[in-house]
Amino acid sequence: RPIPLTRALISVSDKTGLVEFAQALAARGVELLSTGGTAKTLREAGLSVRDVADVTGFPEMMDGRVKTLHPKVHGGLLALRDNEEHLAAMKAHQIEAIDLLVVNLYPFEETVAKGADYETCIENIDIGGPAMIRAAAKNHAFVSTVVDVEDYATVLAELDANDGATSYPFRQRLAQIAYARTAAYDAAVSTWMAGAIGEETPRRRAFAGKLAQTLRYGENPHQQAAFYLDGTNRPGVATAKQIQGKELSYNNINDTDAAFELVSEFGTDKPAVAIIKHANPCGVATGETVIEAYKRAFDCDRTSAFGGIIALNQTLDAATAEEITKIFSEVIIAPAVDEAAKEVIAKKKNVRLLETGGLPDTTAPITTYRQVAGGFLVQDKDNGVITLDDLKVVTERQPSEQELKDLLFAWKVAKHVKSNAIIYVKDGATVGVGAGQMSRVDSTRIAARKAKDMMEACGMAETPTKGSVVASDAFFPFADGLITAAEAGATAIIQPGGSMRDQEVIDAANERGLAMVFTGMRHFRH
Ligand code: 93A
Repeated sequence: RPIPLTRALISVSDKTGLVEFAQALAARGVELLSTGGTAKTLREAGLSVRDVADVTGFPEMMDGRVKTLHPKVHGGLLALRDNEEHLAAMKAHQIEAIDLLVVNLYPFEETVAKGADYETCIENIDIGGPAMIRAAAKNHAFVSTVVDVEDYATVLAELDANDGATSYPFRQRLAQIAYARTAAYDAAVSTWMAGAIGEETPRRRAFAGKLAQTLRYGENPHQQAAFYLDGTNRPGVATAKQIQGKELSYNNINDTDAAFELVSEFGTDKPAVAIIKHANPCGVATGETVIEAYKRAFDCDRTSAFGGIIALNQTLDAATAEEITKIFSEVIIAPAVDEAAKEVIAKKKNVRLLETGGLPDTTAPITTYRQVAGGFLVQDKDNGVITLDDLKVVTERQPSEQELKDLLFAWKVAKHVKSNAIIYVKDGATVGVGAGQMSRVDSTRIAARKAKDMMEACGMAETPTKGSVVASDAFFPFADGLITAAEAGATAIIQPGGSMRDQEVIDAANERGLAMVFTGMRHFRH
């Protein structure tokens, strides 16, 4: 049934587009009811508005906590207009039907994001708004509910197409959107509260998300996709400022996240660069300068680096920008980009350049979700960090100081490589990465072979794995992986330990003069 639009209740915190929309409604003969601030804005624009306080006969009270919570409002939203009893109640209590509800809520998520104190966050929990949204959406047989500024235009187009009325399927769609909003809103409140009271275990967590972007497509062009913000405001791909380039794609966002989270492990003490392909690093390095770190990361696997995602832990400067743009990259992400570097990148229109404003706190507790058929897996993010003190030397030979430095570097990278992960490192740079294989020995072989390919392609005198160290994200189940690494030239190994055959692996290391340390911590990543 098309429902002609005669009366609208508008109560919005975000007043963007409000006046234009209300003018368009008024021009179509719609009567406007509003709460305090909204009514004031509309009157100032010369519109005629009725105050909700006049409708209810009650003033807004208790700092606005009670403005619309009244039977005259909720009866007007909830009444079934084809029900004799409902109609009789409306008549008896002078309740007027409301055909359109326009509400956007107190900016709770934004208030949290700004780092407001507890009391301020609490005051920004909207009660009357969600109550009205849920009421109007329930009664979508008669009422249209708008919760998003973007839908103002949709409503006007609908009215124009339907002779000033709304159709039932249209109101159904709006109701579905409305419940998505109230669900996300309450989830945001619960998520914030969990943090505020220090509840870190992923129990009874609600899933909060605010639509940030409708993506052109998902992992593949036949999949629809969207990007949601979780309200934590963590510096990274979700909150970065895009300086130039095409819109980020689903895969771009996923890979850029992997790149930036990895490089953030290195803090800001020393420049570090990570190059990512398909969510795995094909080169990670530190250097005395940003450009040196980039060049060394690039040298790990120049073939795979083409079309990659590049993340820096420090400001992108012009010299590094020149070096990076010698080949095509999909995305560059950095805490900051200096003006000269922006000019360099500007010459490559297709490169997406993102500035995050800082690095995330890599120790902050974060809950991660993965969907399986019929459910969600929920866990804490892998925030595990290993320091020198945690290492247990299990071989006759102690690692040298340089080996120890490289072992810890390799371990940090291993955490960000899909299992089975094997990483060869020399002098603070990866020289071979084996990722995502179903057997650990295959990852060990692949990484060594790729390093050899680089040697041949670049005319190096010897394979870069000669004199390297190796990290393995989980224990070696057999000695074969370690033997492969030793044959490729590795001199030291870092791994969790804990295999039934640890002793065989230790023996194989001792026979070959390798140093090996156990971390006691695993970094599976699937
Ligand atoms: O404090 S409330 O939860 N109590 C209410 O009864 C109520 N009714 C509407 N907040 C309430 N609202 C919210 O006020 C709306 O959701 C909207 O965000 C805001 C609009 O207020 P104003 O028109 O005064 O700017």
